[in-house]
Amino acid sequence: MTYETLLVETRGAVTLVTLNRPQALNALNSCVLDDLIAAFAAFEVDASQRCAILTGSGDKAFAAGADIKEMADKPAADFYLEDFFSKWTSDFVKKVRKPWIAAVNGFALGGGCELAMMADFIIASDKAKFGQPEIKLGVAPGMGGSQRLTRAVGKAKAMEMCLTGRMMDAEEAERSGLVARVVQHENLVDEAVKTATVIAAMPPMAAMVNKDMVNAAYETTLDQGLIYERRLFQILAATEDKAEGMAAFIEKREGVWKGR
Ligand code: CO8
Repeated sequence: MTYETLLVETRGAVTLVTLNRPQALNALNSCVLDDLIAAFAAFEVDASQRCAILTGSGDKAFAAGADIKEMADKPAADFYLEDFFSKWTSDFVKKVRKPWIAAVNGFALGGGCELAMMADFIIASDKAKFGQPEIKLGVAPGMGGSQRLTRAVGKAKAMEMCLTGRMMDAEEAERSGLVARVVQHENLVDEAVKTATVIAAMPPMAAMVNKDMVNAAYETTLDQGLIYERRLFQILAATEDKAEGMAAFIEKREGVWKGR
């Protein structure tokens, strides 16, 4: 399958998706959104693929935001009537149940930062820069930035970044809990593939459940989250992979997973 705005390749059980509008610093227009929804839907149903990576083409940007040129002349009522940006949540984030990583190779600004934060975690190049500069355009984050950034780095930094539009470099982003790890720019994709390959080798249903549990921590109270965790844990206890994983440990061999 080919896409107008993405490159998609596989590395074993890892799907590597690259935003491919380098001339516009990979700005996110409607076509990118539709392509991402389709590419991740294909990843989701392909049993041979266990983990995905999203990165940006070119040396400069992961994504420099929602496409300003697409939004500039859009009547205000259309934003509301089309429920603009809602598909990012309903058709993209919520439908990707397998793990995926954002490998941020440069600017992740506005919608680009918001897209990176939709990933299960971020690995950043030492050249990455994160920001929510929408205020400078007279608007505000519209794809989750005010919510996910605040949960990731806390109110003080999120508020400062949204109100001033300043960028955070990779080192500060790691220190603040926005990114899991910073790697040398040249090694970004290799390092992300290595990490994704580790995840891809895990029992796949357990990987989905672990993702689901951690995400639940953002959405619920501690008490409800603890019950949710316990119930999912109890469901995993009934899987063939649980029996195999524990037998493999006792027999000192690698597990062979069925994904159920
Ligand atoms: N949208 C469209 N095109 C873009 C974008 C973008 N977000 N960012 C860069 N480009 C284009 C430039 O227009 C330029 O194209 P051209 O060569 O045709 O003029 C090309 O990419 C290269 O960009 P620059 O020449 O600007 O490159 P620099 O290295 O000088 O600067 C920057 C790099 C700092 C990243 C700069 O491009 C920049 O500031 N970009 C915009 C960043 C930004 O403001 N992002 C937020 C966008 S808004 C958003 O994401 C959510 C809005 C939600 C509100 C909705 C309610 C209305």
